[in-house]
Amino acid sequence: MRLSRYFLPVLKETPADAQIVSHRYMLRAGMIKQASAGIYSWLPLGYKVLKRIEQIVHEEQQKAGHIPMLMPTLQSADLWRESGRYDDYGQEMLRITDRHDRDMLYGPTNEELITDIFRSYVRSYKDLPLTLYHIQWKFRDEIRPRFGVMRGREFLMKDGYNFDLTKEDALHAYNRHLVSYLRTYERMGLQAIPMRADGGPIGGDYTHEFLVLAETGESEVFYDSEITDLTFGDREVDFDNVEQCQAVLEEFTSRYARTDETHDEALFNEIPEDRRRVARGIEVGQIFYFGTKYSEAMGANVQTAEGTQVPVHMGSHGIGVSRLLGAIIEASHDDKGIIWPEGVTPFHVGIVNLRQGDDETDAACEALYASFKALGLDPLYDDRDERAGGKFATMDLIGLPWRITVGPRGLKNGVVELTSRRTGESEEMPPEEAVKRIAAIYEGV
Ligand code: 5CA
Repeated sequence: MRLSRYFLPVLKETPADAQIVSHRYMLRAGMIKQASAGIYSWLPLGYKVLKRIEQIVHEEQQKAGHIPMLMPTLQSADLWRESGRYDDYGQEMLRITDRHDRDMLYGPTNEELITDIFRSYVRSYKDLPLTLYHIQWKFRDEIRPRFGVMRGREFLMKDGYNFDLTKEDALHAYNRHLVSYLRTYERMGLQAIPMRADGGPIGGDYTHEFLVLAETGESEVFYDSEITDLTFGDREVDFDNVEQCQAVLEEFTSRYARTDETHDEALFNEIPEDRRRVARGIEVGQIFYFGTKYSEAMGANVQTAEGTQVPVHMGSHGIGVSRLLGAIIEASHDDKGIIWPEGVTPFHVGIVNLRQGDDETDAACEALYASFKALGLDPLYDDRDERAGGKFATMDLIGLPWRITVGPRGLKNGVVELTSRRTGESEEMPPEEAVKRIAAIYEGV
């Protein structure tokens, strides 16, 4: 993309109403624009990151054997009356009446709709196990939407639902999700710690939230500091292997880590004092096992091998896709702007032309641009007729992890400058070498 042709409405001033750094930078970098309280338009740069995050979520879900689909945002109230949640959900639910006076709602989650789909088609244990998921907009009429996309009213969620014959099978699905979530967040450059939590309106007493530690997080968390040494890395996991998934779950959940809802002071005090941590975190996902709560209420039964009818065991699993942009920025920024991890960056590399209009500099930039394109990478070329300072400030603000600076002085010696956004370190090298370096960096991402 050429910046001169892009739509990147960068703001110079810090927006007064944005209280946390991720919200400020998302507004300043022209990623989002508030449409009304807790509802945002995704401008091109924000949309690009959102899509990158979605892509990682899709890939990791499908690696775990989960099947993508798409359910609508608007749902009929009738299904929610069947489960009993129509009244329970309270004012967070946005209720809508259509022209025929039918009660509708904008889905805050999809347990009812998916259970209805399941009971319409699945009859036999032979069709199990089954896990379906989608990435779809949700609406929760939060009393206090704040912090930009972090606590929105309209927000994008990956929500998945498993259907299993027995509790043991459903717990394997739970473990499988925990494992796949660990890898999902790490690919986004995040450490998200699974913590024992509370089921809330979804239900079930077996649930973990995934929390990214950040001072601006809305949740108070209590944990054993040893847990932050764990990384999933690039280990291979066979998601059908029950023992393997169980072992990973135990490794990542055996140490004390809880949100304030489930915190137990006596248990916490059993951890050696120097390892006890009280901090704040951003909830970027949650997994639930709730057994037959919805299947019993809605008559979602399957026939067993013995010919009896039993309600199917279920769980659900959510990732806050739009919230993740905020969480990643909270975890990765400096006073100049965002620092995108390579896994989610909107553009792989920025090219800054220091002397726009100078034939040799323009040609060198064009050649770099073409080389990256040919490699299937996505460069952002700042080809505007602007001062170098302004170009650098924009690149730093929007946070591309790598920048190549091209100017007549360097080109005389046959070099350009490659700069890491994270460390600020620059190195001079021939343009072809810079292309090679960038290509190698993104090979494993
Ligand atoms: N049905 C279950 C799992 S699919 C469910 O709805 N779980 S949830 O309520 O925990 O939501 C899943 C994730 O969505 C949360 O972990 C959080 O990251 C994100 N989320 C929830 N509410 C909001 C909100 N108001 N704004 C942005 N993200 C949110």
